[in-house]
Amino acid sequence: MKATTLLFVFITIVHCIFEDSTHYLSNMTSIPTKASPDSPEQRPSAQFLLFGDSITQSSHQTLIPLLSTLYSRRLDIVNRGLSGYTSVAAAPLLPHIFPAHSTTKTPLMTVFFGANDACLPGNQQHVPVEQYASTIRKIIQYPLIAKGGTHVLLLTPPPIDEWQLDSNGGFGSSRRAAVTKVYADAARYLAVEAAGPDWTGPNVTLVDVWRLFMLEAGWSDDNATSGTSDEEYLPGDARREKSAALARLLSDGLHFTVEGYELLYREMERVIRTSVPDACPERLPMVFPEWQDVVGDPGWERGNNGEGRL
Ligand SMILES: *[C@@H]1O[C@H](CO)[C@@H](O)[C@H](O)[C@H]1NC(C)=O
Ligand SMILES: *[C@@H]1O[C@H](CO)[C@@H](O)[C@H](O)[C@H]1NC(C)=O
Ligand SMILES: CC(=O)N[C@H]1CO[C@H](CO)[C@@H](O)[C@@H]1O
Repeated sequence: MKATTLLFVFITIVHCIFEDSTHYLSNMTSIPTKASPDSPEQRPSAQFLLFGDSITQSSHQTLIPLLSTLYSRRLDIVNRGLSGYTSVAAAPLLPHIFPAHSTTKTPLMTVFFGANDACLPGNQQHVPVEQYASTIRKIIQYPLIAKGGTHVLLLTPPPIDEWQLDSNGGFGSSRRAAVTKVYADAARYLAVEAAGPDWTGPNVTLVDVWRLFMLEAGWSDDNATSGTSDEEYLPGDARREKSAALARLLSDGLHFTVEGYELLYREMERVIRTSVPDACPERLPMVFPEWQDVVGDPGWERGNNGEGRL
């Protein structure tokens, strides 16, 4: 009897807390506005999802403030970078990461793996290039991505700098410039496939980070076969002279300096503006109305039912 009473009291308390918070939240979010309550302005949670490895994870002081400024009050920049992860390790987490379209719109998403997959065989992180490509394809074709109309920015893995890596005990000689290039090529082919007529999945645009950095290092598209013969080595290959550009862009031969992130940001913005115009900040609705439309408006400040919202 006593136990039953206690249980009843407990359930009642939980119920009250739940009810209260539900009302509190609904009062907070059902703000009267000149726009309809179902309009995009009423959905403050639209996001730009960054899905990748440590290069994504460690971008909070560099790439993320730049993107947050660009998309201020339009998209929340959500960092789902997982340090050390390969495409294969990260893929099973996508259902836990990608939000349901009914609650959160995701107009843009990056997929940025390969830097770890490209570790040489024998390393814990090594993923064969065919498996890297098929896993990236699987990630992009995760059904909710296309269903919600998300546009995927597929980033090629950046080049590595063997000069820096080999002098860094932590990474040692786990990666080679010519090998990482093959993974970048695979991502590029995947973007071509995604642009083709047989593709079923979301819209995909390539952000060719490898090419972007290598152009800075003096490589050109005419050198596209570099690294395949012993005579011509890629910038970053320890068999040729040190690349001053890669030393500027990479902090340890693998991760980015501030300058590297800034270069990536400018390229991402350029690609979005030229290839994904619908996701340009100016085209996206602002979250909540401009202050001129609400401050001093008695209807707004009282709330829908004239009781006040807080
Ligand atoms: C891809 O982009 C086109 C043109 O903007 C659009 O009509 C189409 O719905 C998009 N497809 C998906 C799956 O989002
Ligand atoms: C690219 O190729 C040109 C012509 O073969 C060569 O002079 C140049 O050094 C190469 N650049 C790089 C970065 O390999
Ligand atoms: C507009 C709205 O949802 N108002 C609710 C605010 O919360 C109280 C209880 O806390 C409800 O009674 C109102 O209906």
